[in-house]
Amino acid sequence: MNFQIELEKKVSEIETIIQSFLPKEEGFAATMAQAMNYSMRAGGKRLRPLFLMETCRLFQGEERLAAPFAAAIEMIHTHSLIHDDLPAIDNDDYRRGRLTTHKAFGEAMGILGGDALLNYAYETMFRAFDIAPGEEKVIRAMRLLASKTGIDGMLGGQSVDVENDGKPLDKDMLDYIYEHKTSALIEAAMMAGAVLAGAGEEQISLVEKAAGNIGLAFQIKDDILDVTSTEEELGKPVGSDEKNHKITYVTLFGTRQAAEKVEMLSREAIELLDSLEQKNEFLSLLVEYLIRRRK
Ligand code: GRG
Repeated sequence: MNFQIELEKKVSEIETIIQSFLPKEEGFAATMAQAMNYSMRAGGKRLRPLFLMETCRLFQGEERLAAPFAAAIEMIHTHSLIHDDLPAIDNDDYRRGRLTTHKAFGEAMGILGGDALLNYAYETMFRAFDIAPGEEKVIRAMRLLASKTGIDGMLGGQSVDVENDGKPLDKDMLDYIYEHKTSALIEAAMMAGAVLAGAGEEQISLVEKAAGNIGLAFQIKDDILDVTSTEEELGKPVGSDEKNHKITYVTLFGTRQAAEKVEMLSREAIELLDSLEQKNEFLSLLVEYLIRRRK
């Protein structure tokens, strides 16, 4: 398999899915729809929808049921980026290679557009019932996304992160922040893919463990890129952790040890996936690719 060609093909499929679920820019609230779509259409790696679709494929699930969830998880993720960039949080001007939403549309529309995108994610997930009315798997996947996004997941992690900004952190608290702020959404993506495909409980638990590792590795790699990459490559400012006096895996352990941790967590995730009876070569190659990603 030529991974790079396969990746481009799959990302392009995701773009088509996302496009088909975006709100129409019309009526009195057209500006809000534009603010929502502005960042959704700005690209990004589309990793969470990829993980969702590929885990669904791993268990031979129905892709048309997974499609609204793939779009929805990217909406949740994009909402978190829009709000994270706001003046009250990181106050960043660039994201995904263009001005942040609040810079392009004003702060109020950045807040409202981010809120609306989070809400729209649930409106989009509900559309899976148009295909499969009352389907248990859809209910369970929605429940999963809701809990992994809220106080026990992404938002919980972000709140601890914000509360401790600039303060000394130990590894336990840093792990809590990373496992919630970053890993939880990747767990939600992969677990929802497994649930929608009808995977068994043991398989879902294994997927959660692998996704937890992938998420943690992804966040540590993000810390490394913040000190080793460039703004052009990343499409967002570099050196922001230092600017915000943030404790990261790099500040605690140094770049080399952080990179070893990324490698170790990713290898463990691949081993877990390899232990399944079902196979998806692309999924393992994707985890491998993220170890060495440059953006
Ligand atoms: C709701 C304000 C708020 C925050 C929730 C996810 C999050 C917490 C904040 C976003 C900022 C951030 C640094 C999150 C950590 C996860 C991470 C590295 C996100 C960037 O994801 P990529 O690299 O982005 O997949 P693209 O643009 O490629 O989709």
